[in-house]
Amino acid sequence: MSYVDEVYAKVVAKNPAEPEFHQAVKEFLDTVRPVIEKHEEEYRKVALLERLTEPERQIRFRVPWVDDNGQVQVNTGYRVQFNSAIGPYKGGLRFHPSVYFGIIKFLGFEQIFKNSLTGLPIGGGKGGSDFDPKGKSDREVMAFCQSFMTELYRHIGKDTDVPAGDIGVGGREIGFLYGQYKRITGLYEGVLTGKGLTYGGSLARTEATGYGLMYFTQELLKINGIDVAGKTAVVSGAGNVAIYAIQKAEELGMKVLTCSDSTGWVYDPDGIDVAALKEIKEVNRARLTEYKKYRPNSEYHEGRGVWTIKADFAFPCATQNELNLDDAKTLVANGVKAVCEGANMPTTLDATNYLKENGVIFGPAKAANAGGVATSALEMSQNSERLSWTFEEVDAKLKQIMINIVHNIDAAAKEYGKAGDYAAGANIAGFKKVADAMMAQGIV
Ligand code: NDP
Ligand code: 2IT
Repeated sequence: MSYVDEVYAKVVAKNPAEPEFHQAVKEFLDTVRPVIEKHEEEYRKVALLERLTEPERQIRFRVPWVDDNGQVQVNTGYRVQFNSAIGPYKGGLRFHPSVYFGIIKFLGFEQIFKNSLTGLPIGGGKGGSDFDPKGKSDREVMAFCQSFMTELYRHIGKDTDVPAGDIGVGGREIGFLYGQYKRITGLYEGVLTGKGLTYGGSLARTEATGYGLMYFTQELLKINGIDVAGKTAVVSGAGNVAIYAIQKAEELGMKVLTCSDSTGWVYDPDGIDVAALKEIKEVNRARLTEYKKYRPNSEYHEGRGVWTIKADFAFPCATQNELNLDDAKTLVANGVKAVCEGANMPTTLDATNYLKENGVIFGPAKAANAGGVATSALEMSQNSERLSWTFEEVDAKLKQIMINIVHNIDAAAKEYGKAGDYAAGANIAGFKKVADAMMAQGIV
């Protein structure tokens, strides 16, 4: 058996009942195979892949809190400190009922290579809880966040592990978490990113993942001879990533026809109204059923369905495995030209392969959504020098980082005879830097 296949079998055996983690590792190993084969003996001897797929540390803790009825609730908290070869652990916190180690480990594993692709000195980590912020009062969310941080604080720090947001964790949650960290430790330091602008946050961090996705897409399509202006797009999700992806897409001249949340989806033939979407989701924390009140010409449908709408580009921006093989077939039949991932691992493996085989330009999450964490690293830099950069400064840096990522993954794919396979290019380019650092640092 080849080294790659051996390691994959070990990962499955050692991490039972964690299908999302297996999927992320499989997608990675399958595409970096040519690099591994070139160095097989050297890597095998030092168990490089076994070390890469085994988190440096996995933390799991109890999070008790009191709800508005005086009832005690108990959730589970997680932090997986996956790899610190190229910098302090960095990655978001997800609050969603589906969270368990399999989700956090898939996210943490992908984060290692995404963070490497940014070109900035950040290692990979991820955390979260099975807590569901939906329908909770602000006080309940605060009580939960304070209890969560009361355990987490001892494991994190500005130079060791720097969490941020992800699904269910936005500005409100980061604020409560930061306040509690400061209260317990007495330290005013950049231990979290995505902070509010009055207490150390960076301008453009809120917009960064969605904007970055569009800067990435624009450059990727440019090298493929396609202009994004005047094209149509379908987007899934209606959260942080989706909202700012839609905003930037429209600024770049695309018409975005759809968005969705966990209960339904909207089709707006005139293009999604971002101001309405922000009011519904960011201000009122309401459902997409509200959208029709702002835009009578639009349609609201229960369930899922954004991938059935004909468009030039598709941008999955909600969650993992939300675009399956049937969706990929529908998109291809409708003539989609490109799929770029705003969410983490939103496309199933068979769907990804189908898209690639049918000539669809595929921008993988690790590369396409790296703008969020890249801007988090810029927030860390600003915190370290105790300065704040202007929006334009941060945005320009973000844009340049996304352009560099496109060229780096394109070059890596070509170097290994996989021109146009950007998923392979992203994994190879991300992996090489981490592998070099791990080889240099000895058996740790
Ligand atoms: P938000 O919580 O702001 O938004 C998530 C959106 O996806 C919501 O519209 C939500 O619907 C929908 N959604 C979540 N889970 C499901 C589900 N199981 N089924 C259907 N819809 C779902 O999160 P973000 O926008 O921050 O994150 C979206 C994706 O982008 C995630 O994959 C995340 O890991 C990834 N990402 C985020 C980054 C960031 O900086 N925030 C950076 C890079 C990647 P509802 O409102 O009904 O819950
Ligand atoms: O998936 C991701 O890259 C994020 N949720 C952002 C992580 C970060 O540290 O900004």
